[in-house]
Amino acid sequence: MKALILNSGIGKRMGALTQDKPKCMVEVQPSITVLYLQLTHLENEGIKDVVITTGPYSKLLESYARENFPDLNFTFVKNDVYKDTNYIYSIALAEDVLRDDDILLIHGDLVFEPTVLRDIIKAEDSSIVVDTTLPLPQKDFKAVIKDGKVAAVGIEFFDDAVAAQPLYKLKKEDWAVWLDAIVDFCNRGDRSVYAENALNTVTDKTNIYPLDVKGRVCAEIDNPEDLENCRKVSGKLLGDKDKKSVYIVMSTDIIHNGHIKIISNAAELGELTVGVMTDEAVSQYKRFPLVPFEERMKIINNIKGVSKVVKQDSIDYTENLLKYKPDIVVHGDDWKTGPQQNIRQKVIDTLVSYGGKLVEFPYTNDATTEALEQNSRKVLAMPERRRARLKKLLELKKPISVLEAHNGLTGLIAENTKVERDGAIRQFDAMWISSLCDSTAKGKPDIELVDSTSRLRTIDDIMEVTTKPIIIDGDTGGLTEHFQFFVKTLERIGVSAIIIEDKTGLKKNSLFGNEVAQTQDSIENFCDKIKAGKAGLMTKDFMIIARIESLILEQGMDDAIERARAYVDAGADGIMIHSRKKSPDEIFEFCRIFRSENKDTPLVVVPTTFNMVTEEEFAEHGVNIVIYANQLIRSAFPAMQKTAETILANSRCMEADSECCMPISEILTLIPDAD
Ligand code: SPV
Ligand code: MG
Repeated sequence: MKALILNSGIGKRMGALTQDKPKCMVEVQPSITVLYLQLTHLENEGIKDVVITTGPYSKLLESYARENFPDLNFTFVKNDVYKDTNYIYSIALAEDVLRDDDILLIHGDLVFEPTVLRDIIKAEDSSIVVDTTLPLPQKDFKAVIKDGKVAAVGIEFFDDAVAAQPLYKLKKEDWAVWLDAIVDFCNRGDRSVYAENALNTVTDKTNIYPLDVKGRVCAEIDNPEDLENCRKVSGKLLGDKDKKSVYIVMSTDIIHNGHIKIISNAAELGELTVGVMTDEAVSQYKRFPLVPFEERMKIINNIKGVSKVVKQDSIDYTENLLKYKPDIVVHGDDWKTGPQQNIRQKVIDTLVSYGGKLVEFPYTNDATTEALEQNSRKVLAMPERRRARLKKLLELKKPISVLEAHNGLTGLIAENTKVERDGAIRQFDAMWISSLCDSTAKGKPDIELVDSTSRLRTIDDIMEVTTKPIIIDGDTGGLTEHFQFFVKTLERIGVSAIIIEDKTGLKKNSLFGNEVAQTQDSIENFCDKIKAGKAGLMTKDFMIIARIESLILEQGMDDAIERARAYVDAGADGIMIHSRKKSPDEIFEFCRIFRSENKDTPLVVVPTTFNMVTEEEFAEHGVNIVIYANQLIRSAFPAMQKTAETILANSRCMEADSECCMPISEILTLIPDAD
């Protein structure tokens, strides 16, 4: 049996869709053309010989068919006068290759479910597809049935007629009769009529029967509206065996219309698996998810069109792509620019490595989506949400990366700065409100002179414009009674942790070490302070972290370890070990000893002097929190000083403007509008 596909038509009614390709190459779904569907089904049914009549863009059609279906034997017959003739003439041109065989005659713009083709191939007699469930179409083919047989096919018949589609199986003997009639018509100049006009003159000599598809899809695509309808049912057209595997990744916890749309688009392309990003992966490049991972898995699994959900551990798709090898990855087109560009490129490269492809749909970011996102940021900034998040992050990630902030502006930098590195997007996890920077920003020494009221003011400024968790530098904690009170306030307003150092009296900044007089508190006294602080807490979220100054004050490793044990026993939720050495050796040594006896209590470091150590190395030594305690103020000061000097040196600000300053247009948009 040979297939004959008629593709000489211009497809004028398809408008712009056929301006650079034949109608059969219009995509029903990205990368899935009408011809692709037809040839796939034919190949699956074991049909090897395919005759295609061509007209416009014949070369394009030929190479597309040969490239995509290398195992089929194609014969292409071009109708050069396709503009002035109908397919009756194209068939006549192909006469020689169509003789003496059973023929499957298919119009090039016909889409159908695979079972329709299977059934017509299996039919014992010559058959034409009809559908008795459809009303009679005004302008499309109908078949007149007399005594159970086809008596005529055309658009003009209404009596005894059923809706018909130009998909025929013609046994050799019936086809010979029709083909002769076709050739006769053409020889006498009737080249612009339907081939069915020729058939209708010989139906008394043929035995063609209707094959009722009873509502299954079998339809011609004549115009963009037909195409749109066809897209809605394209899932059916593929058939299970031919279904592509499709993969999308979801990191969102607010599912809106845009997501449903992209899921349904993706599901139309095939069997859809959704990679749900873990909380850890999401929090690495976006705001922290409000809905936890397990919940999100369940919700997404129940969305229509989703066949399966799997876990994706990272923003980098590579691992899952190599594991599941989806044919198609679907994404919104928003990641073509911005920090996700490289991740997209990596996806493309990985897909290319095994023959998959990326399909991008327009990204919907409408006002409602924006408002929902704004709202979730507000929720994240609420005291109880923000406070609890540090402990959650500690469970998810090692180490947590924390940046100093001393006002709203530096808070925004800690909140919003993102970079892409090695296929991952990196951002800070939390903020450190340093006593050094809070004091320095006010032009004051770091000696607990800036009182708690003022510190709370700074915290509030930062909280107003950010959502990330806050760790406050509590200096020595002051008097135990005052400390307890302060801790309660911090807990109530949504701070996640306080770090207090085991010094007493007039505290000075640790980086002075023993160059200035500093006194370390007794273990007993400091433990009492920790206990008092803990006793006043209302939640399990707030952490009191004990900071050991033994290495700063050169009291030795044994003292540091002894204190660590005592502070943990007193209830400390974490230990900060500080050093002002350039080498990290003593810090690493402390970590080694501490971790050998305590696996869980979070360890905090402030690598101001041992600045060569990366976060990854700290993690290897058991560190949980790395605080960059003063870099923003230290970089801002010289920049501002240079600007001041440049103005003075030039007695005008033009040079400072160009050398030192960001444009006014940028500073005006740096701060988001109030909503
Ligand atoms: C601070 O940032 O204020 C600190 C850390 O306490 S350090 O300055 O290194 O002592
Ligand atoms: Mg400090």
